[in-house]
Amino acid sequence: SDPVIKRALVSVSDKTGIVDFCRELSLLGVEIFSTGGTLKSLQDAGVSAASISNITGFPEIMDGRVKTLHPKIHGGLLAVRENPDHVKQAVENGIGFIDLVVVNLYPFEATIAKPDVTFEDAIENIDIGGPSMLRSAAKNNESVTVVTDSADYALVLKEMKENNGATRRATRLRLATKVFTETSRYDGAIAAYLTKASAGEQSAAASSMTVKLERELDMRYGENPHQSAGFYTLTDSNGSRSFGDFFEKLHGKELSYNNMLDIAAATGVIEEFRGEDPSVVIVKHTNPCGVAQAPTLAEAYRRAFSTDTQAPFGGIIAFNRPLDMEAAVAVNEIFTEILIAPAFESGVLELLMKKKDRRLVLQKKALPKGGWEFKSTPFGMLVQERDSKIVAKEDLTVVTKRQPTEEELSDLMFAWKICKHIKSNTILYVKNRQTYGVGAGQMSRVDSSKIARWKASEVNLDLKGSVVASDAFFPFADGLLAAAEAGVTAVIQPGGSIRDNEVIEAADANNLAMVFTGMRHFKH
Ligand code: 93A
Repeated sequence: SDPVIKRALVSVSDKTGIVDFCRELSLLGVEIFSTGGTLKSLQDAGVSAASISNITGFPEIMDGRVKTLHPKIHGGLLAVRENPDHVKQAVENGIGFIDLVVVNLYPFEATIAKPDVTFEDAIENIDIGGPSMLRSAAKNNESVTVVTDSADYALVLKEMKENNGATRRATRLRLATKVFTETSRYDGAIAAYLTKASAGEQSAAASSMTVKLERELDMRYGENPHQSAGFYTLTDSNGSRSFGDFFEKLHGKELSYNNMLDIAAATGVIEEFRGEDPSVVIVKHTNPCGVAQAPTLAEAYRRAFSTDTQAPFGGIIAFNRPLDMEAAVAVNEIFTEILIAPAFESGVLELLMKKKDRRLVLQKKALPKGGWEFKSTPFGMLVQERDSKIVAKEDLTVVTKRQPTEEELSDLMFAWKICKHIKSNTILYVKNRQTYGVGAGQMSRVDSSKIARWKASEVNLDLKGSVVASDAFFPFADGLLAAAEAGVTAVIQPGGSIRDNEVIEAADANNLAMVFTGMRHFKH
């Protein structure tokens, strides 16, 4: 027969009609348990109700993320009352049956509809406990009544009055069906939002945005001594970011304005190699002047250094794993401004701290992918999505007759990840996971290309068997032919020039393998 409703769980975000409904339930002898906000609404209106903590024996924790997720709740909802084992286990574990669930969910859809919603806000409005209770109750509709739509409150009361305090089987089944329709719609909205967010398509066209800046660090001066400067914590529609969230200066002189830019540049590159083999990047004036990967950090450093044996003086070095003693000793041979690492192995700090001025910076966690990037002009502020995308190996299109070999492909990807972080125009030569020549920031791609080759020759690096990356397409075949002449065997570039065919023909004529990324990485 239909179970009489004796105990109810009430937890609603939308409190419409809840007080009247619960008052009636209470008059019908139903014992009501509620979560924080709901309980307060009921008690303020003089409706008798108890805290859900009386059942769980647990407070609401983690900002309410865990309030009802508890076996005393879900056992009470899911127990099959006709099953003697279930009943026995309920008794043994002090679990009381729950006959009615009244829940509506955190307003996820209303939250993301707000024009200035932050990602964190959206995430916080994903209800976990609510759908869990709804689903448990709906699964056990044989015994449990579940209400998620305030329009059904009256119906439930009416049936209870007509049916000795119980609802009818057919009604419970219909209400359960409503639950799964509702929770699948709710999950659908979350999935759609996250898909959009992970594609980087945050409300990109936000018509207005509130940005808050709060002084975090004082700076002696700006780019030059005659410019005053400071570092500010930024709060925008993606939440708040500060230097201290991600870094800690363990030693050395005060950080300067240029240091901050170089730290951003160096960590930008090194994060491309998170979780990969030991990797080192040396940055100078925001451009990488040497990057390498090797079986040890020390070897990676020596190889990165060999790309350019002058520029690293006064440079910034970042490591993708804890800085060990061997690498520290190698690095210690020259003067550098800053060393950035996710940790410093024992003894390393003591060694490195002997240089009083050199800054040692601990990177505490990964930098956020995505989010906004701001640049100011004298006449206003530019806002763009951060260039956080990069193609994966699988997404490359081979456009030449010859396919790249495994080694070439590995070098092409290595080059592409670095190329993205170099000032345009960029031409970058790579061999065996080491930069061989960096051509950065020239007004003409041909000049960047010349510089990259000349830099390689300066340090006697042979470009024969190397690969080349270009941050934007080759407008003509000449750039590619010059690279072929230097000994390159494979090329990575976005493609998309009206003369792509000529460029591909030139590559084929020289037996090069060339891949298109379909995504360019200008960096101004
Ligand atoms: O953060 S939750 O996912 N964790 C829970 O354990 C939980 N239990 C209920 N959200 C949870 N709820 C939701 O709280 C309900 O679905 C309802 O929307 C809301 C009611 O909270 P309050 O009674 O404090 O206003």
